[in-house]
Amino acid sequence: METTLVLLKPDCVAGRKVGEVIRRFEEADFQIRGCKMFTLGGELLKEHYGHLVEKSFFPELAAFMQSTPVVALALAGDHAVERVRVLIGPTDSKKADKGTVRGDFGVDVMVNIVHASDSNENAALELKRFFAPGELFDYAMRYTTTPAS
Ligand code: IDP
Ligand code: MG
Repeated sequence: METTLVLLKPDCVAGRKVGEVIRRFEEADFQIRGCKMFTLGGELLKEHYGHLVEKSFFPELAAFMQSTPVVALALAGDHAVERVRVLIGPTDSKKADKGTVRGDFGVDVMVNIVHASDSNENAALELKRFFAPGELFDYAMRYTTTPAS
C-alpha cells in the first residue's frame, strides 16, 4: 500500500468535476486518507512547482493555480503513485487518451484538471507539504455500501 498526493486544480473546481474525479479514484479502489480545500499561497506554489519557477509560463501557471481554491487528496492504494498517474493520463490533456481524467476533462498542457505525485519520494514530500500529521487518517473499512443493481 502506498499513499499519493493529488490536487484538484481550479479548472476541476470551477468546472464542477470534483465529484466525478473523486468518484473515479474511489471506483479504482483508492481510499481517501485526507481531503481539504484551500487557496494556494505564493510561497507554497513556488515550493510545489519548484522545477518550473524559471519557466516563461510560470506566472501564467501561478495565476491559474490561484484562480480558485484547490482540493488536496491523500489517496491510499496498491501502487498508488503509478496507478493514479495512469488514471489521470499525461500532462498534455490533448495527448491524453479518452477515459483518462485529463483526456476527458482537461483543456491543454496547463489547464489539466489534476496534479498527482510522480514518484514515491515526491509523494512523501508533497503529502507533508499539504497535510499536517493530524489531517491524514488511517481507518479500517468495516462498513461498505451495497452496490446499486
Ligand atoms: P505533471 O503535472 O504531469 O507532473 P509537470 O511537468 O510536473 O507535469 O508540470 C506541472 C504542471 O505545470 C502541469 O500539470 C501543468 O499544469 C503545468 N505545465 C507543465 N508544462 C507546461 C507548459 O509547457 N506550459 C504551461 N503549463 C505547463
Ligand atoms: Mg509533476
